[in-house]
Amino acid sequence: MITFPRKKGTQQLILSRKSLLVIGLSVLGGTVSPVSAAPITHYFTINPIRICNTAATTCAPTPFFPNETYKIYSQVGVAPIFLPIKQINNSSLLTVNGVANVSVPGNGQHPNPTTINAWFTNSLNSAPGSVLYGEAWLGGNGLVINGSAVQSFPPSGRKDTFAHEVGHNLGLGHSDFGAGAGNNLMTAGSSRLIPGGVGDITPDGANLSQLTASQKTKLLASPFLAPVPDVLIDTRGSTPFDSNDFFLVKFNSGGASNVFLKSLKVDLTPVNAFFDSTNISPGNSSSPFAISAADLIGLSASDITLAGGNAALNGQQSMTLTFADNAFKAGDSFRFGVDIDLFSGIDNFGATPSELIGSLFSFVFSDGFAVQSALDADLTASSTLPNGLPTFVGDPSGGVNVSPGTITDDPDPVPTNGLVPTPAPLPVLGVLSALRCARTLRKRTKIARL
Ligand SMILES: [Ca+2]
Ligand SMILES: [Ca+2]
Ligand SMILES: [Zn+2]
Repeated sequence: MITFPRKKGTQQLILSRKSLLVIGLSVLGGTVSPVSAAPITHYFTINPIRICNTAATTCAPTPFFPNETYKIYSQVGVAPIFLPIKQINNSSLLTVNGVANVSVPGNGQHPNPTTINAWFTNSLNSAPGSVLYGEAWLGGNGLVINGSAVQSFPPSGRKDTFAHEVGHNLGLGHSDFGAGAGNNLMTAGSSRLIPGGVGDITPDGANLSQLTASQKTKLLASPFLAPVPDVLIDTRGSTPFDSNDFFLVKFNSGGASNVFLKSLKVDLTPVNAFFDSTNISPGNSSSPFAISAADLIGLSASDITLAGGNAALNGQQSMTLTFADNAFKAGDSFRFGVDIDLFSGIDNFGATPSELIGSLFSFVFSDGFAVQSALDADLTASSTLPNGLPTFVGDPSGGVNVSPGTITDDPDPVPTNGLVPTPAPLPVLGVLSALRCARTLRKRTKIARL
């Protein structure tokens, strides 16, 4: 990154504007858009399966609380990605004993073995006086959520249940790897403190849903995780006008070895600017999109396509670059430039790097991982620093097979010991084991058995 002198007051003003923008977007979207402070290194995909009655007229709620789940896992640099909700119509599954009742072939499982299947039932059977909020295979693929109970938990839902059950799939138990305190995500439901929302989750507010260093180490070894490809955006110089090297796009590392970048979109809407690529209004003093031949590393200019070309780009607030298959991979980089004007100062000096803070860069990778990042105060953006929740294009594939109830590289024959409560004996299939996550509402004597 190359910096240049700016008046401090101007920089602060721009930062304030960016903050306001984030708030505005959050309100528009109706949800809080978490911005992780630390980079994400891994992601996993989730296949939510909503159970409806056979006539498909009534369905279980699907309270997976994506923003809370995202923030909880961001503390370990892991991003959950929610695929579109699937639906199965089977009245007999609206109320079940546990995950073993739904985790059978033909119930909407994703074909990719490392995409976590998450069933949402209307209710789960449990002992009188207790509520079973969820159940999950330990180290295996599959969890079930008591949709109604999690949704209606006062005041606004049991925000950590989904993340907790995922933690079991990732290999974490109720009392291993340092769990057990009320502020730990994996502590049993009977003694865990439940966050009321994003503001209660570590490192903020009540500092809940924590994961210990040992838990982090354990879950990062889970076969359900995939590495996040790391592409950096940087800037240099004082203006993109008349340049072919203002923006650096550098594929640092990460991702599966065969992952390449498929597209990169630059969106100037947040900074109220446009691409001035031809001498046609708006903006009569322009410079076209151009790639620096001297800065191409690992790919050629013909691998990079500007959608619509310079004529179509003129006056637009976003541009999309697409890349030839297998062209842009780890170790590769290039630079490009194009005139960018602020609507507030057309054909003036041009947008300076500071004036571009808040611009959005959207990456789509060949494995389907898709993420948006904002140009930050340090004048960089990165696929590892999401602005909002990462998404997925297409269907995940290619994951390794994971034996139910075990972890590939760490056979984990989990004894059911005291964790399995009454009333229904948990079906145990070979080494399969599941953890039930309940909370006693009335009879505290039940707690000890959960
Ligand atoms: Ca123009
Ligand atoms: Ca211009
Ligand atoms: Zn549990």
